[in-house]
Amino acid sequence: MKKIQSTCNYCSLACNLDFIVENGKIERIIPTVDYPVNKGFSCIKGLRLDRQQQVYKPSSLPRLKKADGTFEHTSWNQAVEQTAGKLTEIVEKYGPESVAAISTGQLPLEEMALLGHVLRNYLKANVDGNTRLCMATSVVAHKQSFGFDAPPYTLNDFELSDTIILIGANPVVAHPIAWGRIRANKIEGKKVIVIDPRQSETAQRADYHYPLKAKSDIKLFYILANVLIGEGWIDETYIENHTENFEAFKEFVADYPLDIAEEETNLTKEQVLELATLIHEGKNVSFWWTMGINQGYEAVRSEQGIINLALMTGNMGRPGTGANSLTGQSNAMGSRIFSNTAGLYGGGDYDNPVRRQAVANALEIEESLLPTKPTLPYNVIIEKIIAGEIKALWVVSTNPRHSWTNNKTFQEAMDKLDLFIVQDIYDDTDSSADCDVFFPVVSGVKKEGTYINTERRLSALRPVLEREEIERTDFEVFFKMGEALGMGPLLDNWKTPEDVFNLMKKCSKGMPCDITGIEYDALPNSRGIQWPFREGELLKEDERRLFEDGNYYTPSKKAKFIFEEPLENPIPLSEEFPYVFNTGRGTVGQWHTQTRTREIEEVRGAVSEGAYVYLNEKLADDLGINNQEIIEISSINGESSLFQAILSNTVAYNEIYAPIHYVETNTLTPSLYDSYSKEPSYKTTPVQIVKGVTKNEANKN
Ligand SMILES: Nc1nc2c(c(=O)[nH]1)N[C@H]1C(S)=C(S)[C@@H](COP(=O)(O)OP(=O)(O)OC[C@H]3O[C@@H](n4cnc5c(=O)[nH]c(N)nc54)[C@H](O)[C@@H]3O)O[C@H]1N2
Ligand SMILES: Nc1nc2c(c(=O)[nH]1)N[C@H]1C(S)=C(S)[C@@H](COP(=O)(O)OP(=O)(O)OC[C@H]3O[C@@H](n4cnc5c(=O)[nH]c(N)nc54)[C@H](O)[C@@H]3O)O[C@H]1N2
Ligand code: SF4
Ligand SMILES: [Mo]
Repeated sequence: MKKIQSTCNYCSLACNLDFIVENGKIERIIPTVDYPVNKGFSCIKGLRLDRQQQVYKPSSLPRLKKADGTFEHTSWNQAVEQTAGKLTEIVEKYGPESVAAISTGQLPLEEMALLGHVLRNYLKANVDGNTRLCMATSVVAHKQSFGFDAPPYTLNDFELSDTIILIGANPVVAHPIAWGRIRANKIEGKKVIVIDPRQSETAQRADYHYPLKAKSDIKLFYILANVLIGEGWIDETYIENHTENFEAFKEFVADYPLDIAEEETNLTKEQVLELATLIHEGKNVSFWWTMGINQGYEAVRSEQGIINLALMTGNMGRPGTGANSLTGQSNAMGSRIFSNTAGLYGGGDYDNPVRRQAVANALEIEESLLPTKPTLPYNVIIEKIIAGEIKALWVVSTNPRHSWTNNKTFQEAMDKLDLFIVQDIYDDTDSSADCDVFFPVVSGVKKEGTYINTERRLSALRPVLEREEIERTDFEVFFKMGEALGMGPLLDNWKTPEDVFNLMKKCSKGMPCDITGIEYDALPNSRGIQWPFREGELLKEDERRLFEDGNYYTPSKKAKFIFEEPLENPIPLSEEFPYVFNTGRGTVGQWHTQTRTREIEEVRGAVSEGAYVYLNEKLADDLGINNQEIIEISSINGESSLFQAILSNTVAYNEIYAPIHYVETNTLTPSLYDSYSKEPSYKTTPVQIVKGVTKNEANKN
């Protein structure tokens, strides 16, 4: 019997788990007791990581679609050679920008880095990630306000904060171990505050819930700032020493008096004043946000609204404080910094000559091999496929036919492609079922690499089970494709995950995310280690936050107040579409498009098989809709879908909540994006309810 400590590769907490393995089988999974993130706890997804590729195991050989539409399995060599040949042909005919890939924050950083080397450095193709659907707004907000994409906190701040403000975040469902950390907070009089239009599972357990009008957050933050300034509840010393642009901000928010609160946010003056008072009275106030803020048409500025509140009240850099964005996927943080998609490895812009040279030196390549500009964003990639400009797409570890906004547009793109490659652990997903080339790979329990979690902690993914000879990891597929594309010596330093880790270490030197002090071999069986950790440094504490000295990564070392006149909602409610269609996570056991979690018996038995929405009881009564009735919802995007109506007063009268785990949900979401980051505005679509769906129609769908 062996015990192997590894990392859960679902959510961004990246809990550590001890796998007990006997005779090539995982006998038991026990949350690692001595790991600072999860301290002996985990959720059901981690505990059932053995349930992957068990019931739904694709052939371990690649699958190619033939001209007549049927499929055949071929050897790895044949599939890789043929696919590389086709890619080369397309590049020669239409140029490198006719090829694109969409990757993920769910692969270890070594795999992402290698994909970035093959496709971005060598092929000059565009590569974006599903992190665009998730974190792009936070990346931009951090860069502009702090000077680097640097979430400042450690998870321990959940336990050290006396006033925890969760904004558009539902950790009871989405980050259960983070919620566990909040519950472990024993500070007397601690307050948990939720800002969410919906009475989420977290709001139900909080001390205060502010059910604001969807997407009015930015106005709420400006009004709060105005009140805090008016009352003198600000930290002038901190503002003076560590921030810039406050005077302009002060002048700007003067136009946001308390009087407009009710009209603009649906919260009463008293509620907003109460919230301002809670912020003022808290000694260590922490602000946490996730997708309720990130996924909006003006998300970057909304996030900066939160950052401004933390800065002006001096709630930064001290234990239990911070303007803290939680990430989503296990390696979202790694993909942000080490994927060579939107910035150079280790951070820095493609047009920064000093960084370009440093990265080229670290990789021992010509500087000219590095891309000269950030990737085209996800939405533009899809638009260019539909326009016929991008001919080949390689989708790795993501399922966009389901998860992409206005997801029928992805179907349209799939139908247009000359070459559609999907690399997944399942061959029957909405995206992989009909692709031209399917590369089957093993799941995380059979490979190695490094994850960077939401608090910047690096931890080791270890092979728990042995691989069969024909089974491949993502790393091997990328490497073989690189060889077949003709990279030759350009792959010499990239042969193993450890090689790539060492290259990334070198790229990070001198950057805020410096990891030069971390040895690849030191990560397994460790407590993980947060960046930065520089060569020669001694680890004094293994739960560290940034900005303790008040110095930021901007040229002036000061954080910036950034603000802007709020936009008019580009797609407001109307008589035709009078309800807000809100979307998000449904249950702890369901993960995104459910390809993996469908294999967990306990989850399958407990969740709805078909798509459903939560509908307010009074609304249902007014429309004559019964509990569990099938209704049709039509959207401003021109599409409609059927859902089972579950009556619940957790949603307001004009709000409908749809879990994202069903493909029907994103049929209705719009092609609308945050202007700075191009992250989709997933959470507030105007819709209408069409009644009178017959059982037959319901079954047809
Ligand atoms: N079980 C499970 N856990 C997961 C995942 C999963 O699929 N399943 N996915 C992981 C990933 S990748 C991510 S990104 C995270 C997401 O984690 P969260 O962001 O916490 O999850 P969501 O349910 O998407 O959205 C959170 C809340 O935003 C609210 N919201 C909607 N509109 C607004 C608004 O205008 N203002 C405010 N203030 N709130 C609003 C919604 O009502 C919802 O309750 O979860 C991670 N964890
Ligand atoms: N309406 C709405 N839509 C949303 C959201 C929302 O809140 N509302 N949230 C968005 C967010 S935050 C996110 S992160 C996305 C998530 O959307 P996706 O990334 O599309 O969702 P997943 O189901 O996690 O897809 C991961 C795929 O990778 C496969 N896979 C698992 N492990 C491996 C591996 O080791 N290698 C390979 N090659 N494949 C593997 C899985 O089988 C699965 O097909 O959805 C977004 N979509
Ligand atoms: S909380 Fe997240 S990382 Fe931890 S076990 Fe659950 S899914 Fe895995
Ligand atoms: Mo996400």
